[in-house]
Amino acid sequence: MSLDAYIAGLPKAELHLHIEGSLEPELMFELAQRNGVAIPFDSVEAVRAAYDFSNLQDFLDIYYAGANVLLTRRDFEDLAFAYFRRAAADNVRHAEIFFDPQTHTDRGVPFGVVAEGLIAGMDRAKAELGVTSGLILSFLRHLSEAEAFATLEMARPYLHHFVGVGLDSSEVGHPPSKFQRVFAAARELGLKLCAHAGEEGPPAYVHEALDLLHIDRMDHGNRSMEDEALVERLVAEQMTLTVCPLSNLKLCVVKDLKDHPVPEMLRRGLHVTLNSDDPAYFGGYVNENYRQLAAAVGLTREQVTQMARNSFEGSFMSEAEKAARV
Ligand code: ES4
Ligand code: ZN
Repeated sequence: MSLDAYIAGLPKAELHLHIEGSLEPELMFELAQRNGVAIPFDSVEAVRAAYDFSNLQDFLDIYYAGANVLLTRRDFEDLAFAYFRRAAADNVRHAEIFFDPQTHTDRGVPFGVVAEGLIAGMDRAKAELGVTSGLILSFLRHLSEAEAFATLEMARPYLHHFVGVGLDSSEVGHPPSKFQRVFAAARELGLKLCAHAGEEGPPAYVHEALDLLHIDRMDHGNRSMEDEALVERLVAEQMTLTVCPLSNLKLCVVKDLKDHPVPEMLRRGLHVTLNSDDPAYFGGYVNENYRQLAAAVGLTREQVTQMARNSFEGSFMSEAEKAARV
């Protein structure tokens, strides 16, 4: 069996997926029409042609603009279910998905519309596709601590639907320390904690995510490799890293997939998982991330198997649920 076929057949969990980043241009057009929202593109091809990024901020500007077409509960349900259908085709059996409530509440879309729509999509995914999922409320780090606290307050009626909180958006200039108190409050509410760290930001931000936020899982983590003591610490703590190869390529975190740090991360004993991040924008869902990385750096079947196993072990499922599935 070819490695690609082996990858396709492996059961996987996806732990780093922004649901707004799964909005395919076709659905963006459909929702724009349905909701009477103007978008600055003539065609699906024109949208795809605009997805040429030099860095994270370039991408974020387009990603937030794309989210403007999402207005109703049904929009969020359709968005979520479309992702789960695509993920199921990649044999993703469990997904823990980020959503950015502030992107929507700041446009006047009520928190409950977003949350209830996504939850409806997740319920359908379980019933119709057998894919289980969890929802992670992600704070936008370019906004203030006070706005993050206000968002956590809005989330209160829905808390039992969330498995954790995250921290995303523009990293440089917005260190984890800015959200230390919000994360402590989220932990008090019983939520798991994760944060994007070391995607564009320096190893010092990774240290802060560990020491000040006390994260349970790290999103990206690439630049940890610049700090030997940090790598040793992440190995010792068995920290799960949710790495996103095609995202790293499209956002110029790496120049070429051949330069991707995953082989070195695995050699060092880091608990690496592979994920798609914003697949509609970066050109591939989970299997494509495995395949393109494997082709570029020459992953073995054992390495691929290890990362798929890591994805279930690093999930926020209970130990009993994990034992039944790993
Ligand atoms: C993101 Cl790739 C990435 N990095 C940081 N924040 C994000 N939000 C959506 N995708
Ligand atoms: Zn991300």
